[in-house]
Amino acid sequence: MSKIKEILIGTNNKGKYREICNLLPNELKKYSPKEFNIPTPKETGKSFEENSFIKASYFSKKTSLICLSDDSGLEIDLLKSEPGIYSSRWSGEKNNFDLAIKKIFEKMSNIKKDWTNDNTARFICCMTLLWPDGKNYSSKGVIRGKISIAKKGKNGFGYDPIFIPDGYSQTFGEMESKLKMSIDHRFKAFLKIKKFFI
Ligand code: ITT
Repeated sequence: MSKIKEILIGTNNKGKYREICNLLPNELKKYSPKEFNIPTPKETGKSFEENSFIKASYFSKKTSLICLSDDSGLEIDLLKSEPGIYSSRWSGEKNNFDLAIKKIFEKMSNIKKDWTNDNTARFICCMTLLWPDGKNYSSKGVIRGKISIAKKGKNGFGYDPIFIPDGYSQTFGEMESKLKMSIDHRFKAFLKIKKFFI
């Protein structure tokens, strides 16, 4: 099997783009949708898998490049797996995660005033690797953890300041980014498609 030499990383999210770049070999030529001025398509799917496929097909069609897309999000048990596939949409048009995190705390408190022992959650990432001829592979990665009672740490992006992975006491926002990127949902999804690159 010949290894992929160039790829479009199908995301307009800077945090995700940075993490995916770090997972891929240095020598691989990487493009971003921003370089082609392509906005992310409407995510009309009902699952991470469907949305990840929608993004990969759309970006690959627009550029004729092999595309690696990522659809991810945070599922909180107390909120019946919300925000889930709506994780990005909870931050509004301006991608304001202070707002999205506030919404999470409010919703959790409304359901249970003291939710500190009812805070299990997981991050999920579904990646799709898709070739211009339509061939494609999907993989999923999950990391389980807990919602922190307050925002902690300035590293990472999105919901990182409120997620404490199982086995650790720091939030993703407090962790060294190298550590986060070696254990998270994105890393786990990537492991299953790594063979196409390395
Ligand atoms: P693209 O569709 O262009 O990739 P997006 O931000 O809309 O960008 P998603 O639809 O996949 O991406 O939304 C996932 C959201 O879940 C994202 O906006 C993050 O806030 C959050 N998320 C996913 N992975 C995360 C991580 O590792 N750390 C923190 N938040 C994460």
